[in-house]
Amino acid sequence: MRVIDSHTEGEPTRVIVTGGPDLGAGSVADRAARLARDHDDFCKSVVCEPRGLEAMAGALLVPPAAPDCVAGVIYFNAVGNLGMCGHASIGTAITLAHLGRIGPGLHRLETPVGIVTVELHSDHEASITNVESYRLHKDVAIDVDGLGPVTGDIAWGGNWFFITRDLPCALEFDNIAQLSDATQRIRRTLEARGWTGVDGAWIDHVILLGPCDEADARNFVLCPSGSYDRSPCGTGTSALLACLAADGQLAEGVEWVQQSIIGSTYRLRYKPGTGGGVTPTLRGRAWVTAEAELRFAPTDPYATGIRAPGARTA
Ligand code: PYC
Repeated sequence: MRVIDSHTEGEPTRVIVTGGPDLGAGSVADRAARLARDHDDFCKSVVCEPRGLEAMAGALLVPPAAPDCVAGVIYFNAVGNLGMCGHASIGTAITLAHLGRIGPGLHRLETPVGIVTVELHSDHEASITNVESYRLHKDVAIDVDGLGPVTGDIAWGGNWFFITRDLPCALEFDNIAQLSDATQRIRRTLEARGWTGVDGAWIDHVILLGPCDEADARNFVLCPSGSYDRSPCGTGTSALLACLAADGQLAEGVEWVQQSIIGSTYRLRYKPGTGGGVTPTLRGRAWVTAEAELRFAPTDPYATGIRAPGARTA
């Protein structure tokens, strides 16, 4: 299996160029559903230790069904499929440029949740125009064991997010253990209280949003695997823009600079969507870090990844 690794503002992506499973015909959404149903071992083997790491997103390149798209991409992580992934889309764009498949300018990618537009600015910088993002619930109040009352919004930016400004401690790198613990408690409470996205979808990402001297805001983002996003989270910041727009706190076309917990940034703007939400564009940087052939020996007991006992699969 041939892979190309990159990081987008610190968050890793592994693009599977060849050697992925045969997913048959149909839209990228149809094939993503088959990947999730029939190929869990493949996904875990690529992104879980010992070949990957919990924070890594996989991006499986597949032929697009939409004729005007340069590629189809199915995103997944250590837990299951991701509908969309901002950092992995930028990583995929930089990887496609590295492979000589795209040059500077506009390109379209078919993802399981719709078509996203990529603008390649240079070998290391791209903008992604995401799918329409929207807020589902405002000011959801929950009482979190060990934290007390927490209020936040439930919003969608390609994945489901709970976004709160109620912070358990300062959003600082040294506090990552405490921030991880707090966001996992929040996620468990949302689940226990029956809060979901549309159609009962698991709210698998939690964002803590705080002030920042160098940007409009700083965040800590809990991802489905329990790891945290090193980047400012493209789908999460898209969901945030939908909330800011709905509250009249950010106007169309005005730039929002989002800083991550490691200090990296995305620059975002939105246009009004057609369904009442917003269509965000996020700009960030990525670098190819490795080109490799993954090997799976029949005698390797961890060929399909190291699994925590009882670990959740989406
Ligand atoms: O950038 O959308 C994103 C993302 C989702 C999970 C990790 N990164």
